[in-house]
Amino acid sequence: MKKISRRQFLAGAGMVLAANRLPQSWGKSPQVTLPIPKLLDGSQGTPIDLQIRSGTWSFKPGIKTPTLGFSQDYLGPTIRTRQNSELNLHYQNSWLENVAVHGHGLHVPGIVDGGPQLEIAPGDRWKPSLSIVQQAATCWYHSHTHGKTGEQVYRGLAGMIIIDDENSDSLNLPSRYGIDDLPIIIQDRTFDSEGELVYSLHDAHEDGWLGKTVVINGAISPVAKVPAGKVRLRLLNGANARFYIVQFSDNRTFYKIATDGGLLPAPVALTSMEMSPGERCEIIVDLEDVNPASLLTLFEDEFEDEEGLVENVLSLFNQTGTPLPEPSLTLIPDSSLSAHTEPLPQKLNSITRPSENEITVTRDFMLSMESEGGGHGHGEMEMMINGAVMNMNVINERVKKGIWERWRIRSDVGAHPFHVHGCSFLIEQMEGADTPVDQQGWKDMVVADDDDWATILVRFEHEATEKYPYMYHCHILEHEDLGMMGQFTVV
Ligand SMILES: [Cu+2]
Repeated sequence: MKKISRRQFLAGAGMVLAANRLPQSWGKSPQVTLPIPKLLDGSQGTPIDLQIRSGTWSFKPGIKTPTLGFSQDYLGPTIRTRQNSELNLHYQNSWLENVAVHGHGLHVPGIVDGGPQLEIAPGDRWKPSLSIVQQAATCWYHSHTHGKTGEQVYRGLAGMIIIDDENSDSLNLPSRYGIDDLPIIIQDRTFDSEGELVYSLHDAHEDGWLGKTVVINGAISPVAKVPAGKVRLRLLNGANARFYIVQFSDNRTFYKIATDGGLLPAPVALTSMEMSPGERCEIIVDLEDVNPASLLTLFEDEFEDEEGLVENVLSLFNQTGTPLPEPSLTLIPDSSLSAHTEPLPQKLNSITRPSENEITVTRDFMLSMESEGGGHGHGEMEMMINGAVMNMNVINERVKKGIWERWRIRSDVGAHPFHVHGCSFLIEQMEGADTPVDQQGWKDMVVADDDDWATILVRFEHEATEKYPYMYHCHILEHEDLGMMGQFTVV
């Protein structure tokens, strides 16, 4: 994918070590254990309290960083729910700013979707009741406050939602939370010498705010002891702006089993993949050979844009003799733990695509960035969709419920991860080419590039009114905050 600024991959010079560039004063620290957010069962309708609050969190042992979280210091608990159940969330805003919280990937009506119209003022509560009708998937919840999403997510306002269903129960996949089914929230953060988070929407690069250090569930290069068998990683790219190339340092094969909105029809064997901001990928990695597995999350923007980069990124390190960056996460198999060793099911899901005569409406979305006065900082850029900056008082599109539509999305410069609320969709084309097999599942993120159209097939099953419309937007959060977003109703 083409990034807006193309930096060169340089041999030796330390550029590729960026994945773990820390303030020098921090020194080297002992390895930390992967933090596993607390699991809360919402499947019985029991209200789940989520208190939006400030806290202090040690990204690095011994250094306290001011943060935000949901009922915890950084990030939020993992919420587990089921298809055909009611999920009751009780948000309480105990912080100083308004906060809206969106359920990303959830098929719920606009009035409980948590868009920017649904800001919770300091001291107030918001108690959405969500009817979960969709299939098993890994979703998430995060700040969606108008103009403040980037900063609030960066400081910690994000958490995971896991939906189960009868199909996922029956498949004999690793599903012991925190043991062989791990939530993996990938983000990058920049710290100053005191350990405080550095963020400025105004000073963001045109690619968005790119943190220097990768954090996984809020920890730097953590390790996780896992059973010596199949382990499922629910990867969430929770970064503000980074596209990562995800793979293991030994180039081992892993199996992608799910995209944003549910299980793939069958597992797809991969050695590397790209993940855009907002995207989720569930993968299975096999540790039966008892060798540790080191997960790399390379910064795609640090490589030259070229054909086959994602598949061949490790060979660039070999060719130039550049050492690999420190892993973002190391899985250490422990033979004393009971392991999942049964083979992966070959059929995971059935996905029915609409026929051409069912698709009755086509809409085009052009994402554009215009610089005012030739500046390169975000402060001087206008971010638009179809020539308009997001306006809370304008409904940009009106969609009919239950109708298949074809949406064509492209950008005038660079790659933008496009997200649509209230649905899952199927990708028909990316960059003018057929959808790769590992993207042929239900999605709510698609990358729009500048050389050809991405097309998706989408149908909405829930209502979103003028008062509580849905959003479509770029998931580079700085682009979103600066206006690359639109509103639509579904009636
Ligand atoms: Cu964008």
